[in-house]
Amino acid sequence: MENLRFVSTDEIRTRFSTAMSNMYGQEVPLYRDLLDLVADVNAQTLQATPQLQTRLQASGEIERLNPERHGAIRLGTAQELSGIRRVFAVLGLEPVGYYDLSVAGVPVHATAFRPVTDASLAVNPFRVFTSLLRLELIEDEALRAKAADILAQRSIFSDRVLALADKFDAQGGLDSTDADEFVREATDIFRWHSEATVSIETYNQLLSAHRLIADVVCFKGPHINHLTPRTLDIDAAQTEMVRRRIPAKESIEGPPTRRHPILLRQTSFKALEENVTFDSGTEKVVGAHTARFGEIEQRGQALTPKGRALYDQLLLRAREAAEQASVSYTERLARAFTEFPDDLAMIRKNGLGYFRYSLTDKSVGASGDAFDGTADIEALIEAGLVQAEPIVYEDFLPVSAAGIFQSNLGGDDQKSYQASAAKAAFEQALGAKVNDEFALYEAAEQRSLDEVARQLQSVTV
Ligand code: OOG
Ligand code: NI
Repeated sequence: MENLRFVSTDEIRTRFSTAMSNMYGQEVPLYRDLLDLVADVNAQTLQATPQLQTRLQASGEIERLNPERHGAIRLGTAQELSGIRRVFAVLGLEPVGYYDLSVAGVPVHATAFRPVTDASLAVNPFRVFTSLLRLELIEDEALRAKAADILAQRSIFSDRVLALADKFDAQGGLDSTDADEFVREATDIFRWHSEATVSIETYNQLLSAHRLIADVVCFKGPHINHLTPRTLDIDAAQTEMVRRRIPAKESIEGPPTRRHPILLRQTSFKALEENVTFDSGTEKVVGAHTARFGEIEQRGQALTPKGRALYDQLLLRAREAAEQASVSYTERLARAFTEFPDDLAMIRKNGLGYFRYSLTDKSVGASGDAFDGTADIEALIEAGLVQAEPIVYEDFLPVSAAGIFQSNLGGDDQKSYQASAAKAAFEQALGAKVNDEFALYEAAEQRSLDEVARQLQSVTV
């Protein structure tokens, strides 16, 4: 039974995401400008499109929109990853999906920690894209050993945060005072440290192996490297960034502009160059590091494996063609995606996206005869008795993530690695299996169908 002394994990997550957003706003003031921009764009979009407002109100999404954020962290060791899993469990976050970024020249693999139930997602869908450095991809053996050695010396968790995570496990929850202390301690893990733990020579060596390796290895902890508010119109947000002279990334990642958004579209402002102090034992040297930025996302419909395969295929076509083409990437992308239906009924009938089904107002007054028990869902939709709303995509996209990484690491050297997914090794480091994102969406869709069937039965009897 639920213990009333405890605050819910949803509540702890909301306190945490608020604390993180406040901390990052102080650390990176431009992030606050981004929040203002997104709030303005969202208000204008809702005003200009009353149907969207009505739809978001009906689905309850309007309430989660303002506090909605995702963040990203990069970890160095298996111990750090399994520790983070325990800390995030207190916030009601579970690992979902496996992302191999080595294919895109970034030596990490990753998962997304996020809530998994409909109810928790509705309260606050805060997520953290969490990468683990793959030291085995560093070719230089001596440098690899050195990086491992430096990482082995740091401890990113305070005794207190671990003790509170133990207490959460033992009691099955935390009371409000413990929750507040936990949030303070957990937020601290992701704070920025402007003092590197290494000399500038070591930093430069790691930087030349890959800029990301320096970012992970040379600091006291895994600083949050961006936080991302959700917009209702990313094209407007992109234009507005340029107008407000925020140094925007050149193009939006993900699918093109559509009437019915799918998956995820993202843009960002370029990472700041920040002063860092390096310690060479005898003296302190000031240098610079680029890693932290701000991002904006627009979320659309979650796709089935079939829809996702079509997305991947069309994206690849646009990207390959873009290399030698005279037309812009945006134009190529738009052309490629004319093959992806932009009509909800077509998406549904072709099994490309996930939907949440419910009875319409019309069904309330309808007599039992309207449901003869044999009617299938399409017939019920046709008759206006059942409606199908797209389920929101709650995850990330590996190609987009790679684009975000690349545009924010500074420098433009492209590395390539022997591409190799290593999901089993990742799960071993994590100490758990990652949830399958498709299974989660499918279950959400099925629950809605079961509920419709149950309600229909109560009408017919
Ligand atoms: C993570 C990049 C991935 C996204 O939104 O796709 C990401 C990173 O830069 O560490 O956050
Ligand atoms: Ni991101």
